[in-house]
Order: sequence, then structure tokens, then C-alpha cells
Amino acid sequence: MFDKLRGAIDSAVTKATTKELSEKNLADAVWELQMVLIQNDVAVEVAEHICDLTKEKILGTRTGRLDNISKFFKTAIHESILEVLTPEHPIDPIEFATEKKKKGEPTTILFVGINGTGKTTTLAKLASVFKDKGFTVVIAAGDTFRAGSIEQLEKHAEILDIRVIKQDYGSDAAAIAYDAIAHAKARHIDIVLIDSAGRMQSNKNLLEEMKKIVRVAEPDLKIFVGDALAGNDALSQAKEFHKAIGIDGAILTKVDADPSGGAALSIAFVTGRPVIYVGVGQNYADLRRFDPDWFAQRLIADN
Ligand SMILES: Nc1nc2c(ncn2[C@@H]2O[C@H](COP(=O)(O)OP(=O)(O)O)[C@@H](O)[C@H]2O)c(=O)[nH]1
Ligand SMILES: [Mg+2]
Repeated sequence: MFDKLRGAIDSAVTKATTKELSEKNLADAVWELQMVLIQNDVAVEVAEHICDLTKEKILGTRTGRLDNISKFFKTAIHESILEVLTPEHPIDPIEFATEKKKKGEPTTILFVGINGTGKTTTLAKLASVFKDKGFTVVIAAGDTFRAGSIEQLEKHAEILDIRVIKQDYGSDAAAIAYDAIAHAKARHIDIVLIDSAGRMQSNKNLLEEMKKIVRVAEPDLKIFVGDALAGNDALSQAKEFHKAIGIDGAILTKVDADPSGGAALSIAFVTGRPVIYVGVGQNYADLRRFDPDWFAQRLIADN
């Protein structure tokens, strides 16, 4: 995972630190770093920010002698990446749901994102996580748009032994979400997971419909699902959804396909919302908590 970006950072560091780390060499090194970040799907503004932080850290801790320049440089990059990724408002859906359960209220989570990014699969993975932790779950079949989407959800629900609240194709997704929440309240079900249709972020009508779901269902958490392989497109999608409905966090899928990892950095920085999980495969168990420190460490090879 993320081997490409790690390799690129490593070669930038090596190139930069074979020389003495003078002011001029430092500027070159940071420039090199910025280039490899951008080449690996880190948005330009984010790459610039990371490089500024890295430079500050190096200049700030500069001693007369730099014995291990490479290690020093890597530490500065590591800290900078961590700073970009550490959210102001971290969320743990499990903790969140535990608190709401204590108050006797269901936790409602809406999944948004464009077609094929992995919303439905991710919803099913999270349903499985909640079930394993002893929560009861109901699913709202909010994608009434794409042919086969309700059946896809029902197949997951059958395997996971979870009820699906649905209506016909073409029905109002907001009404279905509302019904599912009412169902959860009446039956004391802990978690309501709301699927939604794949919306092109450029499609105004569909974004309006998304806003309607949020207005009617008032979900506790709105999670953007982005495809890590989409790189900078995933970032522009996240921006659009964030602007339209205000997301609380993101889940990045298909990270098992060894993408550069740049999208994770960009989405966290630009939306100011954390990446909560990453999808690492097609099975229910293939969902991992996203840990900024783990990610930052992975990006900095320690040879
Ligand atoms: N390799 C891999 N495939 C995934 C992952 N998440 C989803 N997929 C696949 O991506 C495709 C689209 O997923 P789906 O949930 O239908 O996307 P949706 O249109 O956003 O609901 C399916 O073939 C999934 O199996 C992941 O983390 N890794
Ligand atoms: Mg779907």
C-alpha cells in the first residue's frame, strides 16, 4: 500500500541529501519533494503546504552539524505529513454510536459519492463492523436510481442478516431514509446506514436531491466515499460534496490496488475532515481504520 509515494519520497530524500544540506540544497530538496508529491496525486496546494512545513522544521531545528541529514529530512517530512492529516475534529463511528446508544438514540450515517467508488460495498463492510461490535443495524436503500442497486444491497443484507428498508426504483431517497430512521426508532435499532445513488458531482439536480436527503433525514454523520485510484478527481468530488452538504469524514476505497496515497492527504487537508477508514479489498473484513501516524510512517521508508 502506498508504495509508489513512499518510493518517490525516498528518492527525493536520497537525491537531496547526498550533498551537504546548505540553504541552496535545502531549497532544491524541498522543490524535489514538492514535485514527487504532485506527481503522486497530492494536490498542488497541499504539496506546497507540506513543503513549507518541512522547510520550517528543518530551518527551525538546524544545528551546526547535521550528522544524519537523510534521517533529519525524513523526520521533518513525517511530522509535516502528520500535521496535515491530524484532524481538528476526529471521529470514531463506533464511539459515536456507543454514546448515542447510551441515550437510547439510533446513529444515522449517510454515504455519498459518485458511481462506482464503493459506497454500497463500504456500507456493507461498516454494517458488518457494527454487527460484530454488538449493534443492531438497518439499511436504507437510498439508491433508487441505478438498476440492480437495491438487489445488490439486499444480497449483502441477507448475508449479514440485516433488514433493508426500500421502495421501488425511482422513489424518493429522502423518504426511504426517513422511513428507515422511523423504523429504527420504533424497534430500538442502533444504527441506520443510508445508501445513496451515484451522483456526478457536476450534476446539479442530483446534488440538490442529496441536500434533500440531508434536510429530511438529518443524518448524524455524512461520509464521503472516494476511490483512491481516482487521485485528484476524488479530491474535486470531495470538495463538491463538502460544499453541498458538509461532510463529516471520508472513506477512501481500493487502497489495496496500491495507489499513490496522495488522495488521502489531499482530501483531509482540503476538507478539513478526517479520513476515517480505508477500503483494502472486496470482502467485509477489508476495512481498516485510517491512522494518520501509520500512514505517515508508511510514506517514509526507514532504510
Ligand atoms: N479492490 C477493491 N474493490 C473495491 C473496494 N471497495 C469497493 N470495491 C469494488 O468497487 C466496485 C463498485 O463498488 P460499489 O459498492 O457498487 O460502488 P457504488 O457505486 O459507489 O455503490 C465493486 O466491484 C466493489 O467490489 C476496495 O476497497 N477494494
Ligand atoms: Mg451503490
